[in-house]
Amino acid sequence: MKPVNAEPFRWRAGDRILECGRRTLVMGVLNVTPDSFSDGGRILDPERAVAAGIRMVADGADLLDVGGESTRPGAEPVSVEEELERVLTVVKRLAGDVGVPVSVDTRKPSVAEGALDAGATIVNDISGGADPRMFGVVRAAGAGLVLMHMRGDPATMQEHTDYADVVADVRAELAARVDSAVAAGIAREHLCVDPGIGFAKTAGQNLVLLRDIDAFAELGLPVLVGPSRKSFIGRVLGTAVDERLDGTAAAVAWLVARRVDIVRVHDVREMVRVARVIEAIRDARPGEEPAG
Ligand code: HH2
Repeated sequence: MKPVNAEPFRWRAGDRILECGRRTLVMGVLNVTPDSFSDGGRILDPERAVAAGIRMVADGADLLDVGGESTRPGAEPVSVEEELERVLTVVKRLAGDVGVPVSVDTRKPSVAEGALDAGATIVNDISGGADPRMFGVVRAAGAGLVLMHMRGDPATMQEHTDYADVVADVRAELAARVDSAVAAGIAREHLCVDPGIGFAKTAGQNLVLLRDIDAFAELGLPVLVGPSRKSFIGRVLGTAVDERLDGTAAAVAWLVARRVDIVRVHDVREMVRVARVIEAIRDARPGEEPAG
């Protein structure tokens, strides 16, 4: 096994520092939307969203990702005002209460700015900073930034799955986004990269990206991966979106074995346990017993 980011290093996000490289961090997904592909409408009420976030932290989440826009193909577009209304209360309450860094999953610089003012310290931008104002917002706040790979936008992305070599092409396109962020004044220690499982990729391409996830560590930044409940699992197992827990666990186990830095998941309790057991196996030494 070729270790992914075997050297421990730090990801800076506002006043927070995330230790990467020792164990895989678990990012809990909180979609405050009516239409997200796997959990839409379940936690639209801010009180329920805050309670779900508090529960995720109790279950072992290392960070929480709050989103107010579904990126599912065919999802309704959301205005800045609506997206802000969905996420602001939740971000403010969680940033004050839970003690783990809160990230905002948005492509809109104004939403990112509002959420950072409300206490978020990370922007998770699935467009990789497509709106040029995003980098300025992140730089001004000293926030962390997840640059995810996608082509086109969620409505058109599945028309852009033409790759000569999916791993090399996605890595090169991500490297170009990293260069743009750095050119806009964001220090590399604030950046994290994500190959964007399910975004402008076929099921087969997602599987190859997961197989070769080590290739992304070569960018020299923390690597985040979001396999949770995604359709490649449905294609392999023939299961609907609400029957992908075990398939998600398999993908998370693979990623933890490969030393991926962060996994973004809906089922925090289960995936934290998967991660800890896989790490115990991966790092086992003759003569040593687990702490228990
Ligand atoms: N996947 C989704 C949303 N945001 N962010 C990152 N960095 N990586 C991902 O793989 C990723 C992401 C899609 O999943 P979900 O949030 O469950 O659905 P929706 O976009 O429909 O809200």
